[in-house]
Amino acid sequence: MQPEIQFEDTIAAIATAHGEGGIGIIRISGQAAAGIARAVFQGPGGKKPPALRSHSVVYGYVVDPVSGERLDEALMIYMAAPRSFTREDVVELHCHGGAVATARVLDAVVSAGARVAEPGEFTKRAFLSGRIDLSQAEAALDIIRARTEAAERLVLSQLEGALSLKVGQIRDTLVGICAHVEAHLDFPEEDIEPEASEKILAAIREAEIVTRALAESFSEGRLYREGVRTAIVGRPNVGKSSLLNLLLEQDRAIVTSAPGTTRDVIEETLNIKGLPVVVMDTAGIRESHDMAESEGVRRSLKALQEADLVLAVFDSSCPLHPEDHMVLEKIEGKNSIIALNKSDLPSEGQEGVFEGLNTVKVSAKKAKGLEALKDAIHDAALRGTPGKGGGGQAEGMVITNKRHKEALVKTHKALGNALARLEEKAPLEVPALELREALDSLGEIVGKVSTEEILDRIFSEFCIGK
Ligand SMILES: Nc1nc2c(ncn2[C@@H]2O[C@H](COP(=O)(O)OP(=O)(O)OP(=O)(O)O)[C@@H](O)[C@H]2O)c(=O)[nH]1
Ligand SMILES: [Mg+2]
Repeated sequence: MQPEIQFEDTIAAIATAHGEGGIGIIRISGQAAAGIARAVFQGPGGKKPPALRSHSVVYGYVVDPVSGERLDEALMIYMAAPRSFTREDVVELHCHGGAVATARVLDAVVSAGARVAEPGEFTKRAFLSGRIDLSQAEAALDIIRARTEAAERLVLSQLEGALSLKVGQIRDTLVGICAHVEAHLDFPEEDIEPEASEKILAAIREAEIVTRALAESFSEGRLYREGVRTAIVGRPNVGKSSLLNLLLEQDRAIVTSAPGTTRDVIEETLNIKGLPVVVMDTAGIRESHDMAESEGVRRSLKALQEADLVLAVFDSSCPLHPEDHMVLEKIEGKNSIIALNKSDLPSEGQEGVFEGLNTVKVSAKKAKGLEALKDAIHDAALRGTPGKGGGGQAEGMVITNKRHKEALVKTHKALGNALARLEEKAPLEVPALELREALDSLGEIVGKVSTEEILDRIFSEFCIGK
């Protein structure tokens, strides 16, 4: 099958990440890709490569198309249209990594006739040629950004089309219902059979439930995508920085026996059972007249407010201090875990204070209780999210993209309205309108009713070379 849209120009970009690397890949896509490859590539004996064979690898050199100077040793892969990512002719030159080598090869490709691609342009072509749908294009972007393997698995299944498939099924059902309803609008003298009308109601109800569950799975998807922002808070000297170091298993933050050591918020990402967790060590919370310290405290409180999860640390070896009570007040209403630190020392005077709260005993100094703490963070972070990594109405699918969420919310609202109108036996025109609206919103996910504006916004977020 030929691409539905033919682009006149041939684009090229460095497809691998910037910086040091063993290999760097320059990707070329478009009608002139094969010609450009011939102009910049020589076989090992200095000969031009033979006629290009699709999907096979050729060894040789990248040369300057004008001077013939050898630029780098390389492997070339040619993928003839339409069996390529963009459905156009694609050539990949696998050269040595590093900014200088790859830039020289890209220069050569450009002087042989290619244009430097804009961010996301390869994926945009893949979408416009019908190779992938919009949700798959966005998943391609998310894969580049995925913070942990589990996050990557989520978007990978989206890339493979799980979301598209589900949305496609719901769309099919809705199209069927719309057709049915509109047929009755055209032939109003015939009543909808009671049996058929029951079936329609049931199908809309089902679609409403599934789209709502999918929309709600976003809260979990967001955590996987952006990481769980976890603030470690507590009064000075309870061992917050020690706990950060324990979690990271490295000496990241300064620990001293003097209260008021940490001033700035320190932020690091770690992986807890596949969940990306952004932990923030903060300054100890107390009243202070020292300017730097009180600024530190202000930042701690801000981190606390903005966090998805709070790890409130207390020193279990001494009775609660008024500053500890201040911390307890500040975390009220937040999703929090109480870390009772210094459990290596005899505990004192805290009976009953933390009753009913989610507590974990740890010793940052003796590295005790780390696994229990990680479990608590993982579970608390996912508590309140509907999916819990699978199951439920969303059938294990997790939405990671805000645009999809918004479209799904619009869809299930429209479906809810349609249902209500049908149940109160409003004239069919009214629910028919709501149903069409639901279809349109659903279509936005896979790009079936994509507007130029949506497309531009999505593709401009890609990095160059994708
Ligand atoms: N015995 C014992 N001492 C600990 C433990 N955790 C931390 N400490 C000690 O407590 C002191 C303070 O530790 P930090 O980690 O700097 O405490 P902090 O809460 O970050 O303090 P500020 O940054 O000043 O707010 C240090 O002397 C640590 O060695 C623990 O589990 N057991
Ligand atoms: Mg500290």
